[in-house]
Amino acid sequence: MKRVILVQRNCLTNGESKNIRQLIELQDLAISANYTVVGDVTQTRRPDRKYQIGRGKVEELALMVIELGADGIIFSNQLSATQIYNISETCKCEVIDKFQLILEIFAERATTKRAKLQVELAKFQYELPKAKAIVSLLKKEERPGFMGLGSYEDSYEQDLKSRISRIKKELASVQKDNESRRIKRHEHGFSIVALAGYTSAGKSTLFNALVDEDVHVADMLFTTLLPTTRALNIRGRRVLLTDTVGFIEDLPHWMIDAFRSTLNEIFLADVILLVVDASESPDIMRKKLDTSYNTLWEQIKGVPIITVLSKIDRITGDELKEQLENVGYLAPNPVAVSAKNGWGFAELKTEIYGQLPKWKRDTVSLPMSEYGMSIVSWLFNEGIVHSINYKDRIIVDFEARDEIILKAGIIEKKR
Ligand SMILES: Nc1nc2c(ncn2[C@@H]2O[C@H](COP(=O)(O)OP(=O)(O)O)[C@@H](O)[C@H]2O)c(=O)[nH]1
Ligand SMILES: [Mg+2]
Repeated sequence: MKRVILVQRNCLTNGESKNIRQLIELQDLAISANYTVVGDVTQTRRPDRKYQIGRGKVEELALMVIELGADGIIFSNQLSATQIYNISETCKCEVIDKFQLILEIFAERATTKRAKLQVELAKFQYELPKAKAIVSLLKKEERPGFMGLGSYEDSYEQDLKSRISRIKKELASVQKDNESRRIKRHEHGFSIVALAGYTSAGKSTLFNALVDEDVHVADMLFTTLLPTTRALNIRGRRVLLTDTVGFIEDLPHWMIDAFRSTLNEIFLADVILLVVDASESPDIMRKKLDTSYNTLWEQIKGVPIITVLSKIDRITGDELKEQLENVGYLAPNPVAVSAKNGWGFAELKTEIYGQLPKWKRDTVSLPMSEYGMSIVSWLFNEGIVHSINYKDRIIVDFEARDEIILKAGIIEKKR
């Protein structure tokens, strides 16, 4: 795991709380990209053309890199090619900015062909304005490997442009592949529950706490599952819980499509858990909820949303009441939880259970034979079996989605 130092030039016009939030967001992003954060540096000043932060600060940073044994530096501010070059020259390690970091995360999370293309497109679009500067910097001094470029030539910019147009063409012809995956998972009697919300809202902590609490459910059915998806059992219903990168503050427009493609799992979901940090100020919480709905709305019509107010161990009961009143109409089905100590988990599960696609209850009578037993095990896989009575026939009282009830009825009539 790479050890990194985080650096942020604080904007003179940003308030202190926004600066702190941005640094925490950067840290969460670094962690979700599997970096180990070994230190951080901030400086409040106007941007320096050559180094982004002050030259003296960069020299301090170079010492820190040695002392802390860091392999890389991640900047919170967007860097120009010149800045990346100069800082990495001084600090003798890899330097990236938040946007490259986000692209790394998106690339890792992109599961469909379409998503992969969109992430690649964003990457090239990020590099394009830098292309000219990179080539001239590289010419100045032999630097193979800089910014992932093995070799280079004047046509680098041209090459990027043609790659961009090729990807755009390919994207136009790639099918949307959501439906088939949704059907496949539903065939196994699973419903999909996705965690949405801003970075640092507490999604991953909640994901882990819910998964840890659960007794093991067969994950094996889905060997292709991402590490961010786990099978859960909620009152007998099988659920695939999916963690997501989540929303990122002030995302530049050229990243929006790539970002949306990583939300694929959210758009596939049967229920969305929209997580908001209840310990943030009422203004910020409302703003984040508002933006979240705007981002989701178009594509999730009809999908129920549960608003999860997280980290309630950090606030008092009165403050929680205030937050609930404050977000009011913006927060459908609110549930307050603390992933730290498990508060509200029972309520959350009840709420999830209540919002899952409805299943019906039925009884089926099957022959007492190997064939009948195979149908019983099929019902165990696809639904919830409430009771089995073995007489001259096997009587199964079960609950499942419509399709299964229909199939079971046909099987019953056949035999
Ligand atoms: N006190 C407290 N802190 C929490 C809770 N849930 C998450 N956090 C902290 O909030 C930060 C962000 O959490 P994380 O789950 O990574 O957020 P994500 O970016 O939405 O996945 C971490 O430092 C967590 O330790 C909680 O229930 N209580
Ligand atoms: Mg996370």
